[in-house]
Amino acid sequence: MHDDVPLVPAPRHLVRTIGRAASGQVRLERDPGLPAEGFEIDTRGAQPVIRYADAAGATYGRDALRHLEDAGIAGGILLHDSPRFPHRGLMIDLARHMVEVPTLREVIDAMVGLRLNHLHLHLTDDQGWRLEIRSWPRLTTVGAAGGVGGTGGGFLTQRDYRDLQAYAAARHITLVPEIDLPGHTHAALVAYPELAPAGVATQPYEGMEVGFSQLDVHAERTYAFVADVLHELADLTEGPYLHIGGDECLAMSQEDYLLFARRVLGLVTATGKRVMAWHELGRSSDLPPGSVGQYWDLTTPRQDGIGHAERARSFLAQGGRLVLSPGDVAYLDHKYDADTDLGLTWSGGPTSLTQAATWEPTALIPGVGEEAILGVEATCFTETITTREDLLRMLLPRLAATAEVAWSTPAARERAGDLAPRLVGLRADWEAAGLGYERVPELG
Ligand code: TNX
Repeated sequence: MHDDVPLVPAPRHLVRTIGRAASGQVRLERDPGLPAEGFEIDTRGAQPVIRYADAAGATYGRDALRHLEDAGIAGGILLHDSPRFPHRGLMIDLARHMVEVPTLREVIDAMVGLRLNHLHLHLTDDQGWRLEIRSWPRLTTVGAAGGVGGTGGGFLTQRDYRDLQAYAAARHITLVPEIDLPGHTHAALVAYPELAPAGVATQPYEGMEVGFSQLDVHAERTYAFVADVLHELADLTEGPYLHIGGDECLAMSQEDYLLFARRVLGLVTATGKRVMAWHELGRSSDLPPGSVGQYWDLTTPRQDGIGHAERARSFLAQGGRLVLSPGDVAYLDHKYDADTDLGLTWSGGPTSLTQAATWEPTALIPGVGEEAILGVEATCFTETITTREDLLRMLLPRLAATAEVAWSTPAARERAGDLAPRLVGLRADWEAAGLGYERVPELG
């Protein structure tokens, strides 16, 4: 008998016995001794039992038992499961094209089925500013009008944000808001030209280039602006982190970048929140302890002058940890293959389901092992994505692959084998919920 069960993520420990599986009413028992978010399923007795650590574990255990029952597994099962990494995330870019609240709710529905627990919202970029900031209203009355190609305007009100946060929290998901600074800020500069180094009004940006915009780091009003934004953001945010971007500020000198970093890191600390940022912020030696760097370069760090691996390790040296989003396997805005009708390929080519499923977090950056890794996060930038349908088919089924890398141990993944045949239960759930997914070749 093949020892495995069709579950994604692959479970940590599994014992199968001959004989009849339990059936009928499930007995739920809280067991505070289990690891956070963990659960056990026991179908060897007369009645199925789920033991769970906390509310998340109870949800995950119920989903797993339902998938086992639907798959018609013969015999009894004893299954222990708990996550490898505490941070299992997805980033959605609302800035290049707005993603509306009902779609974000559907994304959250898909995430809970994959045991993902952080939704990172990329709320601002050159093409649009997508969160209402009451003290700087033109950010959304002016800065939210368009997106890439001039389409996809819109923004979240603070009320929308709070409602979405509550919807996510009820599904064990924490929101991580990102305001990208000091680059990726053209939309803010269109709204408030006095924040730009040249101080002159410019037109909205509808292209897809990166790296050209920046705040005036020598003007005090810039810090008043950032302080106001971070204050309102911290006030809205229940989770511990504010993500402040820090990436691809290519037109700024090192000296100016470090000056800005020092000031803004102090402003985040003053809100009582912790810092999350893209790994380039590791250029700074002023990171507060507990800061989280998000690594977005490739599974083999490039030697391109930015010093990706070194920037990432700088977070560890300063008492922080890393979330890994390698561009060639965790960027779900990439094409599946050369024929996909949308998506990017900047990381060196398309990203198939198999590629998304078969990388090992501890094998990426020399010097970055298990303890240094807080978690794994998929990203979905939206330069080429304009509709709910396109967003869902870029995410699914690949998001299941990222979720498994984040949750399952290497031994469990090895034992379970290929991901695609184990997606049966999730595919049925996606179909029942009307969440379209890409029919990639691996699905058969
Ligand atoms: C890289 S990830 C970016 C984004 C783009 C994305 C497209 C990162 C720090 N920057 O600005 O939207 O690639 O895949």
